[in-house]
Amino acid sequence: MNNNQKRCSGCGVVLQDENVLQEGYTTDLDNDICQRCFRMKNYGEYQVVTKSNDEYLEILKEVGKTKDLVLYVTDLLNLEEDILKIREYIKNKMILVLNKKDILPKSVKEDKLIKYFADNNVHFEEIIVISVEKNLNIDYLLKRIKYFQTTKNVYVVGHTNAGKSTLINKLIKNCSSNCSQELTMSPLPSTTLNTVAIEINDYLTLIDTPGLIDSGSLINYVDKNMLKKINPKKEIKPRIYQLRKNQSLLIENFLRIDYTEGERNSFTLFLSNELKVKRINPKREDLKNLQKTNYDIGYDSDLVINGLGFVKIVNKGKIDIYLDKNVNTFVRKSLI
Ligand SMILES: Nc1nc2c(ncn2[C@@H]2O[C@H](COP(=O)(O)OP(=O)(O)OP(=O)(O)O)[C@@H](O)[C@H]2O)c(=O)[nH]1
Ligand SMILES: [Mg+2]
Repeated sequence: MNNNQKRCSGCGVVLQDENVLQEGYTTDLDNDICQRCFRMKNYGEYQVVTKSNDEYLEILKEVGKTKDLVLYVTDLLNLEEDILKIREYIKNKMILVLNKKDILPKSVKEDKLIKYFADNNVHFEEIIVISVEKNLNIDYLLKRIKYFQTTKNVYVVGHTNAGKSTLINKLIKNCSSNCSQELTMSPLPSTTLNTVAIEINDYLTLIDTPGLIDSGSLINYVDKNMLKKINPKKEIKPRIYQLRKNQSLLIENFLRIDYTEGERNSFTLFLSNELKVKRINPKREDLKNLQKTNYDIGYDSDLVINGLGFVKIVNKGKIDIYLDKNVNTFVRKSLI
């Protein structure tokens, strides 16, 4: 049995040199990172790990026992249906950090996004729109962290892939002169495996945490090539389709939308530019073998497909969608 408790500085897992098939393996315990992180960092070679959400909830509970400031990081393209529920678990002071602004069209204003959440009754100390990728509002976020922090420790939580580790790495780079640690980042879920504390300076330690896994996300049900396409790397160019009743759209080979009832309507797709979208004759059978869900859409709504993006629909009407039965979808008041 290996009692060495040295942890990987990339993902937080306990390092071990005994079983190559198990988490935390490294050839030499003098290494700082595990083999999985080494491969991700150096070769972009990804290895999926399946974590259970019980562990995540345990971590949240522990965070909830502290009085520390918490950053709740979320991906603007993949906002969770139950985003405000986090406040039920954690009563700590909390900043809601809306990340990946660079993915949304430039015409979408920060104020509008902030107002969308501020209109709810759920309290955050502040809501801040950022893009780690474009260094947008990172300095401002740091100022607000300093303003709201209650102790030296600040936790960074949120769903997997929201960009928590990427954000911490950016803060290390922007404001730490003596820290050379780099957390592992990847487009796959469950990159970070345990909490990792990073001392940014004498006044601030950021604590990275593993993200909540969304079993309802499309990213779990497509192959690696499609995963790359789904993950937008550039600003999304919204694609607008004017549809009449009984017209259909096909998105790659995983989603079909049939407009079944209503006036002429506008469907604007906010998803990766690399994905193929086409109109099809509704009489065709494409993807009708997948699970069908019917939605009654009100004025100015978004149909959200977890892991893919969303479709803004202007007028009311009825739609049928066909999609893998495991993928979660919902309708919300339009974000944009
Ligand atoms: N476009 C864009 N991508 C980002 C941004 N921030 C992070 N990403 C990407 O999002 C993906 C996930 O980033 P991570 O930092 O590994 O996410 P995480 O929240 O730590 O994920 P887990 O460790 O699995 O919980 C990576 O492919 C990042 O490059 C951003 O501001 N814009
Ligand atoms: Mg991470």
